Amino acid sequence: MKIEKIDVFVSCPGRNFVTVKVTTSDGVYGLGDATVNGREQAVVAMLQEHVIPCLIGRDAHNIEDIWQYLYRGVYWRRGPINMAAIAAIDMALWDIKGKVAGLPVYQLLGGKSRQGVTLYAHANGESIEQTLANAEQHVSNGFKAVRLQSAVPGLEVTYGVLGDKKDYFELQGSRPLPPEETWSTPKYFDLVVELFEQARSRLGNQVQLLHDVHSRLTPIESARLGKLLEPYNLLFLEDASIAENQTAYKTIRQHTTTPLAIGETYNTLWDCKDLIQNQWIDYIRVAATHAGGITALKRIADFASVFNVQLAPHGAPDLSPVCFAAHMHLNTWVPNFGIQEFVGFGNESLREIFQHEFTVQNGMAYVSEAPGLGVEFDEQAALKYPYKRSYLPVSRLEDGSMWHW
Ligand code: KDG
Ligand code: MG
Repeated sequence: MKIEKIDVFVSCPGRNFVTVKVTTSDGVYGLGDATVNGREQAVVAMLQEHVIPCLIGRDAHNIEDIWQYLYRGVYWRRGPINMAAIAAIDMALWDIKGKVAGLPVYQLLGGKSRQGVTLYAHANGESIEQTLANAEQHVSNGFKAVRLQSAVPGLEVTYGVLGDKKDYFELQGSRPLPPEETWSTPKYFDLVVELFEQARSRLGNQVQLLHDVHSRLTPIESARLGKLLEPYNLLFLEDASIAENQTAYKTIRQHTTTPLAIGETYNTLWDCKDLIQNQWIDYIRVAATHAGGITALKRIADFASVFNVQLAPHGAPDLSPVCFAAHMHLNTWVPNFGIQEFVGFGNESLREIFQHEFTVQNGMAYVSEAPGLGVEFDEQAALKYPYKRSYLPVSRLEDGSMWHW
């Protein structure tokens, strides 16, 4: 079964997605997600000019060899663009293998370790009151875990918040140049501690609470925040600090028992090897699209299992339903599963392009039993929503210095 053709589509049903379709000589096809938010066309060029020509005529069954060929075989390793291209091919090949075997991908990975996948929803608002009202809605819809993000008073926009203070970047169709935002750590500290204090007294102790710092703090500030949030018993504090220098997390870990999660921007196991093997984190949040596909996430998860670190894949809306399906199969199989981030796929045009078969009930998702990944892609519908250049924002401190967005 040879790889005969590989097509790349860029569509913008509310935001851009790069979708790869691998077709074999037997007429079976598989889908992969190669979306890198704000860098979509770079992945397209990588695929079309540098990856696809090398794959035509290869045996589509040899997923591992093709992964190694694209990773180990290439002198220029790692990096988001390269790894997203590898990831999309890898997902498509798993999809093909499942279709040929007549089995859903989780069966090829080793079968079910659980009946359903626990999700966490996003609650946000322009005030603590609004955020907690939104959280209560999720809880009454059956969610057992909720991420809380609230607008920081005194800042014009806050990451993760909808409405006037909106920086819910993922849902925005087109930002032809990067918007600039202001960040203030002291203003944030005042808000975030108050948010969780009120959340526990209003929501009780049974709901799991999470929060994304989005890498805005230094390691010692993160350590302090972790300590201040200990009374409110978070499931995890996400991206407390940048970990380009992985030993930064040693500092945070030494000071707090608040569980730590990181990994959505990571591209390989090497980016989180020290974090995992030193048990400086509790959850690894890699995404199949950005860290080399199903083959690579399986390897990262197995490595993490040795060190009591659980898989909690990234689930932002800039990952397409194809990536979400890949996560659903991994989460259903993986022994060391933590939780899956979930914001839903409510957008009408998105659902016109991607038809996917998992179900959500009471804050749990249930994997598709269709052979392969269980996602369909409507090429004609995709053509109706062409690519629009769009950037993530950039962030500055109040004195104008560049900061982490
Ligand atoms: O493209 C960037 C987003 O995927 C990211 O900002 C979302 O932090 C995020 C999250 O936790 O979902
Ligand atoms: Mg995040």
